[in-house]
Amino acid sequence: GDAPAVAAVPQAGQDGLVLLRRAGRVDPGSLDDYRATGGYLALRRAFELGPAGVIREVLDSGLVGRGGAAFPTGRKWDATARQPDHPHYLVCNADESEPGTFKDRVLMENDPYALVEAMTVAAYATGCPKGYLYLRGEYPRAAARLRHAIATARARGLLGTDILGKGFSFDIELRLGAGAYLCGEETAIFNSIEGYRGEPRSKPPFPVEKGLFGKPTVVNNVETLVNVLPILERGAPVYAEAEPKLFCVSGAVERPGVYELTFGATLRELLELAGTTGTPRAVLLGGAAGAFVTDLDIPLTFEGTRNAGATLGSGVVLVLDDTVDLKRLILRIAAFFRDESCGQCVPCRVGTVRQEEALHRLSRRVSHEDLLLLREVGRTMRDASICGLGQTAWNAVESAIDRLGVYE
Ligand code: L3W
Ligand code: SF4
Repeated sequence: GDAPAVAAVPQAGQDGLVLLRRAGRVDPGSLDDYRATGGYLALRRAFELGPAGVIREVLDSGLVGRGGAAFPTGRKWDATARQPDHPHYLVCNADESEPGTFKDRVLMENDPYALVEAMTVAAYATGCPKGYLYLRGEYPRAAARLRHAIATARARGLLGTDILGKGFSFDIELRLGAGAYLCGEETAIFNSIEGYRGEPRSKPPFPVEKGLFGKPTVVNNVETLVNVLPILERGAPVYAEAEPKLFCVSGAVERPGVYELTFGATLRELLELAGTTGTPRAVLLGGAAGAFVTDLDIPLTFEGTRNAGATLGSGVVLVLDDTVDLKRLILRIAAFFRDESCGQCVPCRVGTVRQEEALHRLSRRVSHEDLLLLREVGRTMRDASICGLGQTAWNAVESAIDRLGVYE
């Protein structure tokens, strides 16, 4: 059906939400609802500020990428805007595939016009006449709502030529992924859009210099882009005082779903909101590419999780209680990486296979040799793989061994 996906938003309808402010409150198909709730104020403000002014606000806000790598968004925009080569392209990475991640889906299903507006602002700031929205193929409801939002915006002069009569032209093309985890890697997206296999390219050159079709390209995650709206509506200083972040809570909790908090809340505070079913045995932060933690007082910030030897990643908070078979879970994660490796580089192609084999042996009989082998393979994957998949394929396994003592 076309009912709002509020079940996945336990806070739906609460006052004070920023990114989830429309979830369950407006009809996601209605541009009038969107405009009646502040829609398109940010784009108007952007036109007042001019491209350089918008980039200044985004730089001042301190916004960093929400896909997992936390690169400063303003620096990316500034670098793209300065490139003399044209055209510039905008790509929205909506290929949400990290296991346990579903925040972008909730944003796109509940507030599709917000993404359309945010992409328009980003394109204006960085000088892009065309944007690609690369959406995970398994999100048919998001696809339908975005398609409708794009068509409606176009029909109402909010996309296409001379947007709002300001002389700026921009349009969005929706592209669907075909189910590969790796197609969320930014350069694999370029290959996929260009019609090649979705395999990563080596970086540098970074996309800001040579991206889609070899042209300067700004690539941002959905949540990153949507943050630009409150930055412009409120101004960078007010935004930065209470910076919103989405978390995808699943597993042993009473109310799983997407939660919006401001940076600084602890893992314990988030779990209190979601209602745990007893003391968690462990929490997987950051998804399959992330790490297991047991300390609930970790602040949920990029720095706080890094200091705790974990990662905020794309905001995955997977709660595990005592009933979970950790060895099986780790094997499942290892199988996932082996399966999703594109095989382009040796450390990852061979390493993900060796890792899974060693874990199978360890789940039958613990041996010192296999534990040593795992560490060596893991370090090699981390240091020598060319993309994030191989670089992170050992994280969860390592933390399970070192922190949870699964093979002791
Ligand atoms: C210009 C430079 N741009 C870096 C750009 C770069 C990219 C961004 C981050 O993702 C993460 C990992 C997991 N000049 C630049 C520059 N950039 N230096 O900044 O780059 P990078 O290379 O640090 O990371 P990445 O390869 O883009 C790795 C996470 O991704 N992950 C999975 C995520 C899955 C989802 C999802 O399903 N929604 O997000 C797996 O590894 O957290 O940190 O744009 O071009 N000098
Ligand atoms: Fe492919 Fe793995 Fe190399 Fe990434 S690290 S390019 S997924 S083989």
